[in-house]
Amino acid sequence: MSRTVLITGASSGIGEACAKTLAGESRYRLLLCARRLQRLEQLKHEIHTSYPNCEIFCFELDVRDQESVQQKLNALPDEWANIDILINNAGLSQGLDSIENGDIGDWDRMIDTNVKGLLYVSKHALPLMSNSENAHIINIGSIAGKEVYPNGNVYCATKHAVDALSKAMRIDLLEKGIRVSSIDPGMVETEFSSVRFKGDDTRAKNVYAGLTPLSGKDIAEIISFVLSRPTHVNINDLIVMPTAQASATLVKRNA
Ligand code: NDP
Ligand code: 8X3
Repeated sequence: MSRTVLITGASSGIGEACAKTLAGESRYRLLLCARRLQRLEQLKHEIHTSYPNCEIFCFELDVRDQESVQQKLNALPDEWANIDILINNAGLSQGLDSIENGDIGDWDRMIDTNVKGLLYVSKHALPLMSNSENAHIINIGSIAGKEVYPNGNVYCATKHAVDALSKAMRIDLLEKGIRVSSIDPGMVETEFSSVRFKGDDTRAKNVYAGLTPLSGKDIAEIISFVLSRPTHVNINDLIVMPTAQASATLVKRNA
């Protein structure tokens, strides 16, 4: 039977790759959300050219807006109102500055999106997961939730918070039998660095210069594997990095 999966931040990068990968497996129905609705509609069109039978519903959502998250999840059409899987993927980094030079607006955007947004979506999606016999929450953390690196301060703090929330959800949802997995990537080439450096694409490209980073598809395939385990198996926490990366700060670049 098909499982309904809600993916936040499906308009780009890891979220978009998850949508494409899961669509190809024919056992998932996709609820896709992000702020850029047009990108979601394009993605739906693209998926349907390869997988015309994949059921997809797209809606615009800013995860930072608690009232909107509640209203939009509660207003889903009846046939989309039972969710089996939540992929809490929406997130961003803004800036790479020391604490004394950091921009407070950047801090707010990261905390509001990565921590509060993940909480709002989880809180309002959980009632829609109550009928599922195979419910699963996937939180996209980061190596930045395991280590702290120079000038990563607030982004690292938000991902450490995601790490704590994954552990907390696993405890709080134990009685309900809801699986909670944390996927913690190192460098994945997506729009992430372009967003961090506010459209400075040269600086963004340099992040991955001289090495082969992970792709969104690499992460999506891992998530597909995690979701496909038998119901008695939960992968709690999975750290994945490019072979050329040994830690948040140590990478090997070819000349
Ligand atoms: P992208 O920038 O490519 O994608 C980020 C996605 O998040 C977009 O779809 C964006 O959609 C969505 N998003 C951002 N803010 C909001 C918001 N307020 N409301 C709803 N959606 C939002 O980056 P990635 O795919 O790399 O990032 C996905 C996740 O992976 C993030 O949580 C990131 O922290 C994490 N991660 C990334 C790594 C990397 O190296 N790339 C490594 C480890 C973790 P839109 O703008 O349309 O709203
Ligand atoms: C994104 C990876 O190394 O920039 O979470 O923190 S990193």
